Amino acid sequence: MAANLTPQYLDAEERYKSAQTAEERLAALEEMFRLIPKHKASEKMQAELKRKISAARKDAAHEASHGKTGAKLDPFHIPKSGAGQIVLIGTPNVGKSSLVAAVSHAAVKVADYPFSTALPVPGMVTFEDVQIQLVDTPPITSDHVAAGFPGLWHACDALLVVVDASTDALLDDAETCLRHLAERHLALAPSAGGVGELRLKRGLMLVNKRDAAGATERLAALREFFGSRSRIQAISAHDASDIAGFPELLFELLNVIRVYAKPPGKKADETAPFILPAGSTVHALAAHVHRGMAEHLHSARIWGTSLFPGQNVQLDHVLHDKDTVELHA
Ligand SMILES: Nc1nc2c(ncn2[C@@H]2O[C@H](COP(=O)(O)OP(=O)(O)O)[C@@H](O)[C@H]2O)c(=O)[nH]1
Ligand SMILES: [Mg+2]
Repeated sequence: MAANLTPQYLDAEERYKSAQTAEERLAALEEMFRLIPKHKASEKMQAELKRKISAARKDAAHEASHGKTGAKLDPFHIPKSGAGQIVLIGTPNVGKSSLVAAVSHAAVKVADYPFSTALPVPGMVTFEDVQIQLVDTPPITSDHVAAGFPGLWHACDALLVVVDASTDALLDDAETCLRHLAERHLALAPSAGGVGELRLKRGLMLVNKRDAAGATERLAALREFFGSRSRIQAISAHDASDIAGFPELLFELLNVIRVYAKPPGKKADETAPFILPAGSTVHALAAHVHRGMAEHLHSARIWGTSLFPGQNVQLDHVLHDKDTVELHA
């Protein structure tokens, strides 16, 4: 690099990339500007930094006036991104970070010693044309859950309880996770909902390290004890074909559909699907596309799972994943 950037500059750049609030971004950018060598070769970069600093300053002022600075104080506040947010929960060393590292570019740390992950780290997982946010998290133990972590359990769209098939502690660890959830009135379920105080969270138990010796027997025992309380899925973060199928599992877990909106007489925008809860109707799509749209909607045509391509449907017609919809308002 012609500009001869110092390690201090690169550190500041790292902080800029991992910043969660505009204020953090601004601080890192100002530091980068202070540290960048001021000569001809770096003029372009200096100009670019100035532009970013001015944008970050505006964002920081906006955040401050909208009370968003609290987000900085709570590391377990992870802004949602993509089609949905899925959060991992597990005891130490079960392979949470390995799973996130295997399907995303998140800068997570995999280590064979416990407590190597201190704070949550989100990664983005690609499934076909959607992005899903998968959040690596610090471990929980039978008597410790990091302050703030349960807030993330409540806020996320789905939970993955990760247990480890290479150890006999698997049953106890599974119990520990479900107990901590239950203490916060949360239980895993195929779909979200509520029963009295209890909040059902979409989720399942992911049994990692199914490649390990003895894993098959332990998995059978786990199914016997927990099969009625949770869906159980085995995986190995070290197995390429298991990992190839993991994004689809995450997509299924979210229980959403992709719908492509098609303006009348034009081609559908196939690059950016609308993401809706499974079971959504044409009317719900219209409300999602534009608030005023739903009121004026009089008909719609669908290409996809209906009887024939371009079929006219009622506004209460239930959409399916990958439907293309032409809304007439
Ligand atoms: N055999 C096997 N080892 C795994 C698997 N996934 C992770 N590991 C190992 O388990 C250890 C802990 O992994 P890590 O991802 O740091 O666990 P975390 O503490 O839950 O985040 C590391 O030594 C990993 O290499 C797997 O699927 N099979
Ligand atoms: Mg970890």
